[in-house]
Amino acid sequence: MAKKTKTRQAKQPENAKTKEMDMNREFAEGEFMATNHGVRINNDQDSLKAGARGASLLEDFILREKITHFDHERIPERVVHARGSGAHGVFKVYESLSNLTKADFLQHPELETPVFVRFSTVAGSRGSTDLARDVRGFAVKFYTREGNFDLVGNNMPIFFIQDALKFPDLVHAVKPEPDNEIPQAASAHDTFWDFISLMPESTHMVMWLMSDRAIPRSYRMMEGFGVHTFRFVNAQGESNFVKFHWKPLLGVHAVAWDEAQNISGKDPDFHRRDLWDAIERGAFPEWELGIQVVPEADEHRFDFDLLDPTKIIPEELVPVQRVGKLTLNRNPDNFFAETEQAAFHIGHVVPGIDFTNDPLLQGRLFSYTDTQLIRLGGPNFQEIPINRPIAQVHNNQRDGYMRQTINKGKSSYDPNSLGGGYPAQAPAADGGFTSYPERIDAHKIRARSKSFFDHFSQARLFYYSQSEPEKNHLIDAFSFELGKVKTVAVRQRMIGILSLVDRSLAAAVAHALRLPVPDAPEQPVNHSFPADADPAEYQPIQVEATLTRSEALSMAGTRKDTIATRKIAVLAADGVDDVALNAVRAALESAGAIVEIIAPRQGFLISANDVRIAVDHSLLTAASVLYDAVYVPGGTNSAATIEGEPDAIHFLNEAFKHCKAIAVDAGARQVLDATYFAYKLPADNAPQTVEREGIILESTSAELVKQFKKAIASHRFWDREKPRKVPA
Ligand code: HDD
Repeated sequence: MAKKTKTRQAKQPENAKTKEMDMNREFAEGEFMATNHGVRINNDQDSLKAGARGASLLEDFILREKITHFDHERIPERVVHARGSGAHGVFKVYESLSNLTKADFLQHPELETPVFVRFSTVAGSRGSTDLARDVRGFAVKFYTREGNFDLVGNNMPIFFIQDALKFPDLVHAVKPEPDNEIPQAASAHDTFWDFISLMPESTHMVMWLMSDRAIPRSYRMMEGFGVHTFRFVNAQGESNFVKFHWKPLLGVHAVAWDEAQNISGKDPDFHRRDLWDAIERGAFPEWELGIQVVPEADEHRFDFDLLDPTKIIPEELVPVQRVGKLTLNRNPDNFFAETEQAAFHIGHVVPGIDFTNDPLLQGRLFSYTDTQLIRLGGPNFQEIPINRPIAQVHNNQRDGYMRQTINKGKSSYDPNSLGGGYPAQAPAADGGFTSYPERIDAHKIRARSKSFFDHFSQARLFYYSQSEPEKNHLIDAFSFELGKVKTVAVRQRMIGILSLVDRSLAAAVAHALRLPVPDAPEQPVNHSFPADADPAEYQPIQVEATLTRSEALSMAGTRKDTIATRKIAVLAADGVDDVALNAVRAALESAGAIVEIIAPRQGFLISANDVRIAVDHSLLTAASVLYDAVYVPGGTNSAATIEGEPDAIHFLNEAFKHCKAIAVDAGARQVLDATYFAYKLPADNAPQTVEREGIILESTSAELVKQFKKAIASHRFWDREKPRKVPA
């Protein structure tokens, strides 16, 4: 008999959806191995043969079944957003939104709605690095009592194109080039910038893409946006326009570009691991749901069109109201079954939420089911556990590949009398979905509204709203990406576009590329127009901005008073001062940080007081780019060893280069003297402050902790980039 004691995995938070999925969970501990048909397997080591040396026999159903299943294990990856990570959680509204929407999950503050969230990059393949410069997907599936509502958004509030018809062109341009399939997960290549430089409507979005938002520190530290303007409809049938936001409670933070590239090599699963680890530790990621509401009567109040997905509604014009909280509290049991098979669809709405005529949104409504049909292999993908609603499903759809539901009864049509007329249509009062009866009176025409033709004023608003370091990063990112473009004419054309946003931005990028800023950009600026059109009719218009700065567009102001979940590396060796180390570690951990000891060798350290201290990583397996800050404790022997370790000095130099907080006990001062940035430090151990660029040198642990915590919470000391002298 196999061992029968079933030790279940650690208890994970449950909700209505995760319990509902129990019927599909398989747990092998204590069980015998069997074929897919339930026959117990006696030998899983050797195939059936005529004699020990063969030949193999076709009769071997165990071999055939195992190999066949293996041969069919792969499904197509998502055509975009292939690389991603998911988690379960719950959503709760703070107060009823019944004045705005009749959506059940937004009515009851006590109601916990299960969710599954998938974060992703866009351009790379399933196995590509998490740290690509890219937009991040932020897709949320709410399993509401009225059916699934999917908010399929991104970490940027706008999009590249205004019409879904251009989506395949955009994606072909950004994906690896078709002849040699290079580069992987990168927009820094000719075809992308060729397309972008011919499509000025993408200018606002590429400003966001070249900003640090495209290289987040963590999925947990990103904003999310529904992008399009949607509709809320209340029980009285009144409609308001609404934009959805997700605001992370940990603030919005990024890594440095050089760091991102390093992480891609040291730990390409960095974001995936970070999300997984945080949830395993119980540091549940949280976001507030924000809404911007615009009454129907105000539809034309703005100097941009609410239906144009390349525009934000600045928060200064319509404030974001925080109306609920999303908490991710459970990792999936199985990546493929849950995260990979999750099928999101912008068309999954519930009563109380409806669409607008945004032409990008309208095209998306077609694409998502269509793509699941090929990716998940047929029309029954909604029966896969992760996609199954918790609301009941009764309809007359039948059959198809892999049908799971066993529909009883004779009738599968409506109207019917043999089935008693069931399933019956639901009156609106019983939750039947009714589309908002928007009046449309128009000619059938392929065209773009003139109200969509201002491509630069919000790009400019974004640029002007950035802090100085953020502006520098934007310039560096454009210079890097266009520097990777081989066709000089494309670089030049893009500088022309940038000059229409801001001449100083264009000049800075042009300087790096040693190209001129043209007095007037190449004509026509916009190459996206119909064959019979007069190009002049399609050129961008310049709109006088009503707003020159929006605080909400900069990451600089986001939350800076916590070190929760920040990772701190301790560089130590035998002989370390364990009193100081333990005091600092305890203080940081009690503030929610994660402290890891990195030593020359794996295993353990022996402290100055002969105490064994477990080591988390050796200098070989750790890297500074995987941490937010570094601490070097004192202890004469430890400091001398660390000083003599080139990898440890490199660790500190790199942490300095990436503008991270560094704290060093007075007794380890010699380690700092061996770094490249020793020149930044005073000759003695005079107290340092956070303002002195985040290098903390204190003689007491208590003071060191105080300053260090402040410095870590500040995230980065971007001013250090200015000298740009540090080799690491
Ligand atoms: Fe899309 C996936 C977000 C425009 C067609 N999209 C996908 C995912 C996200 C977005 C987050 C991954 C969902 C997941 O984790 O499984 N997409 C957006 C946003 C857009 C957008 C915020 C603009 C506002 N998408 C867009 C357009 C089209 C598509 C215009 C086509 C006309 N998107 C798809 C798709 C994908 C997809 C091909 C690939 C995999 C999938 O749907 O399930 O249908």
